[in-house]
Amino acid sequence: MKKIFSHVQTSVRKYWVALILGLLILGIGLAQAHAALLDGLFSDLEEGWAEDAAEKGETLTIGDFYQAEVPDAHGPIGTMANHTHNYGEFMFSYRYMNMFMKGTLNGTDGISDQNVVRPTQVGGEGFVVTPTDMTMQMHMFSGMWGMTDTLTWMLMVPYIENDMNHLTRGGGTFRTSSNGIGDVRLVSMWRLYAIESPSIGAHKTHFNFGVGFPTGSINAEDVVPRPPNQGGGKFRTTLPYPMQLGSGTFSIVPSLAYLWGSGDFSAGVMPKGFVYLGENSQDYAVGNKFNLNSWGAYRAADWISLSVRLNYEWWANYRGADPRFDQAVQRQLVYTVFPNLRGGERLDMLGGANVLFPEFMGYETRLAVEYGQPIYQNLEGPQLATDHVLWLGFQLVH
Ligand SMILES: [Cu+2]
Repeated sequence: MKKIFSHVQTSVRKYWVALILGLLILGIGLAQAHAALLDGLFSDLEEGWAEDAAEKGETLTIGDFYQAEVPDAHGPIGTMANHTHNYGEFMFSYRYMNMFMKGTLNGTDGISDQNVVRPTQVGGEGFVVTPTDMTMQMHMFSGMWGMTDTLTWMLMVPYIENDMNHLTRGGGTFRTSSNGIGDVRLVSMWRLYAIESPSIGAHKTHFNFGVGFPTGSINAEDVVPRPPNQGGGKFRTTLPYPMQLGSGTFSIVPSLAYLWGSGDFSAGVMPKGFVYLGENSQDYAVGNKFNLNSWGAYRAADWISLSVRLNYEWWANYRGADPRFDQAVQRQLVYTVFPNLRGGERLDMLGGANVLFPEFMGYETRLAVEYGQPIYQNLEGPQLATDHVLWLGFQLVH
């Protein structure tokens, strides 16, 4: 049964191009239907709002979703799909992320590296090796395109670099690395409504439907030391789950954005889900994830906005297990090969800035930065704890 399934997964991969084209064509049709549907749905509401505004001597603006010339038209740089574009607009963006993880948590309790590798008979966790820290760097290239005023497309292509340091029970240390392209994601972004008047401010919502493609490797390898009692030396092996670059499965990524703005202040709320479909060719699936972002921003000047963001994440354990880790699990080699030591939840607090440069020949350029740390994390451990995360970004809108 498993063999049949892995075959299906592999054969589906050959149809990516057809799948993407299909989504595009479907999108064009849906965008037309959707615009008509929303006209019907919101016209009564809009009339009501317009009357309220008229009574106060104000005019109601409808459908003004995006203005490239304000710094807080984009959410904090660590959030994705936080705005849509107008018809014909194009955006390129490059993001750099550096996430540093250090030390081991079980639940909310810290465990020292020495205790993770100490035998259980003397009160330790009994692992042969423990990760001591991990740096995950991501270079993410993305493009956005307003196909119509209702539908924006976004394509995200990540390049990932992972580095992990380890401590062995014998006191030795070693480092493993992996790098390569991650899972590519295509997102269709649907504008729901945007209304604005001086007394109520601006209220905008959009819905995103993303599809993740299994372009990232789940076969990353590196060289690790062989224990002295097995002859010593080094050998090449498949790296544990957190060092892999992709999920190996298709995924569905829906999210909703509610954006508010009034004068120099703006805010956003974005719930988002990641659902990994089926199992990959190594009989497992990455844990589903729920993510809730909320932020507030203050436009300190025409060219800069400052933001504070709360990022809550909850993610499940992996389903299934990679058979290549069976022996390592049996020998309790290292906790990163256990599919049931992957879940957890975390709340991060981040501060950031969006900087807008003067428009040049119709191009709006911006730089952004964001830095944050967890204020709460609870892990199905032992598992590596997040220490901090840094985002840098460059964006070009035309
Ligand atoms: Cu954009």
